[in-house]
Amino acid sequence: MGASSGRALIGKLTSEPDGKRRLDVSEIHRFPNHAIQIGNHLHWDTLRLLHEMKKGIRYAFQQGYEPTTFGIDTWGVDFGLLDANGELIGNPYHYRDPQTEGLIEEVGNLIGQEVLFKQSGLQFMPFNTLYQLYAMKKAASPKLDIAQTLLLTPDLLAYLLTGVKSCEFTMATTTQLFHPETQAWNTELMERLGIPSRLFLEPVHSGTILGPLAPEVASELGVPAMQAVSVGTHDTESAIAAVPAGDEPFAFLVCGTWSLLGTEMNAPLLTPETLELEFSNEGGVGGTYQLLKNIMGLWLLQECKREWDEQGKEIGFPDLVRLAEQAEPFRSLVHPDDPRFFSPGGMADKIRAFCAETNQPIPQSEGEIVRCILESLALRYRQALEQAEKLTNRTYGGLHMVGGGIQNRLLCQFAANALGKPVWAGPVEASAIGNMLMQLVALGECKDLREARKLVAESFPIDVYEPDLESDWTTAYETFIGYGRV
Ligand code: LFR
Repeated sequence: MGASSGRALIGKLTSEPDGKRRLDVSEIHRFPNHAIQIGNHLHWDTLRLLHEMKKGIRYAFQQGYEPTTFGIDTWGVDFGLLDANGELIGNPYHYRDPQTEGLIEEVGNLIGQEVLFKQSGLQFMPFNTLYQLYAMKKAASPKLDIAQTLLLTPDLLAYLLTGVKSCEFTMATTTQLFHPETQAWNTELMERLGIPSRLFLEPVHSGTILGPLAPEVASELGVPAMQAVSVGTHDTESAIAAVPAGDEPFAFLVCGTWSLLGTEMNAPLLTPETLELEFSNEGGVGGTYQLLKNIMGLWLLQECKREWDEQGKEIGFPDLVRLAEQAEPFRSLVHPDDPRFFSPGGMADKIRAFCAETNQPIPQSEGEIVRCILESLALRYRQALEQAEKLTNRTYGGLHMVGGGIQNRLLCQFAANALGKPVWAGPVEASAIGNMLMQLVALGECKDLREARKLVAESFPIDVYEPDLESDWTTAYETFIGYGRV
C-alpha cells in the first residue's frame, strides 16, 4: 500500500530443472489512494483501503492462485486507535495533516533535540507518530482518552482481516517513540509528553506468523483461511529487503512518493554527525538498521500532475517526462526538502515562488517545471549520497534504485549523471517483493535476508544507467547546494 496507490500482488516460487529458484510476481489488483479532507484535517480512507484489499484477496483466488500466506506493508508513522471493544475509533489521520505544524520546535524545546535524537535515532519529520500523538494530546482529543490500543497502519489492516492485534518492529521504529539502544518503547518520553503508554504493544520481528484470516472475513470472501505474516510492514524496509545487492556495503534509493536514500548498517549510528546531517536510523528486516535520509521525492511531481489534471490538462507521466526532456537544462532548481513543499496543493506555484526568491528564471510550462523537479531531485541524491559516505566512511561504486519511481527513466539517468556513478535500477515492485521475501523467510523457504536477496537478483532484471560525464552536472551541483539545507 503506497501513499498514491495500493496493489495486490501474487508471488510464486518456482524451481527450474537445474535447481535454480525464481520468484514470479503478478499484479492482481491496483487502486488509487488519496488523502481525504474533513474540516481542517486530512485522513486516510481506511475502510476503502480495507475494501480494496479484500477485493485483492478475492481476485487472487478467482484467478486460480491459491496463496497460503499474505503480508501487508504500508507507508510509515500513521496509525489507528482501538477502543476497549477492539473497534476502530474515528478516521486515522494522514501524515500530511497540518495538526503537527510547529511541534518539532515545541517538543524539541521540552525534551532537547539531542536527547530526542539519541533516544529515537530519527530525523525530525513533522509527521512522526510522536508529534501526531502530541498534537492530539494538546487538542485534548477524547479519542486518546478512550483508546486502548494503537495499531500502526499495516498492523491495523492486518487486524481488520485477522482479528490479531500486533505491532511489527520496522514500523515501531518510525514512531520516534521506540528507543534504538534499549530496543523497547520509550515510556519515559511518552510520560513526559502525556502520551499514554498503555497504547503500545510489544513489537514482533518481521517474519512472524500472525494467524489466519478471521472466519467471518474468509466466509465473506469465500476463500480459505490463509495465514497473515508480519512482514517488513514498513514499505521502505520491504523495498530495501528487495535490493538485489551482494555482500558488499551498498547504497540504495527507494524511489516513490518519497525518496529514501541511504545505506544498510548492522546497528543504528547515533552520532552528532548523523543528527547534524539529518539522517534517520530505521529498523530493517533481518536484524539490519537503515541509515537513510527522507527526501521529498516524486511527491512534487505527483502534486503538479494532480493540479494539471484538475485544470483538465490530463497529461500522463510519460508525456510529462517527454516535455521535461525537451526543456532547457539547468534553467532553475529548487531544494526538494524546502518545508513549503510538504503540504498538498499549489505545488507549481510553490516551485515558482522558490525560483523567484532565489533569483532564478521562473519555470512556466509543464516541461520546465518537471525538468526543474527531476534535476533538483537528482542533485539532492548526490548531496545525500555524499553525506552517507561521510557518515559511514565508505564509498559506494553506484546506487541501487528500486520502487515505482524508477519507471521514470529520465530521473534514473539524471541520478547517474548527478552522481557521476552508475545507477542500477530494479526491481520496480520492490516493496511487494520484499514483503513476499519475509513470507518466504517465515515459511522457511529462504534461510535469511542474504539468501532472499539472491533470489531477487536471479529473478528480476536490472537496468544499468551509466553517467553521462559530458553534461554539466557539477556546476549545477554547486549552484544547488547554495539553495540548500543539509
Ligand atoms: C515511504 C514512507 C517513508 C516514510 C513516509 C511517511 O512510503 O514509508 O519511509 O517516512 O512514507 O510515512
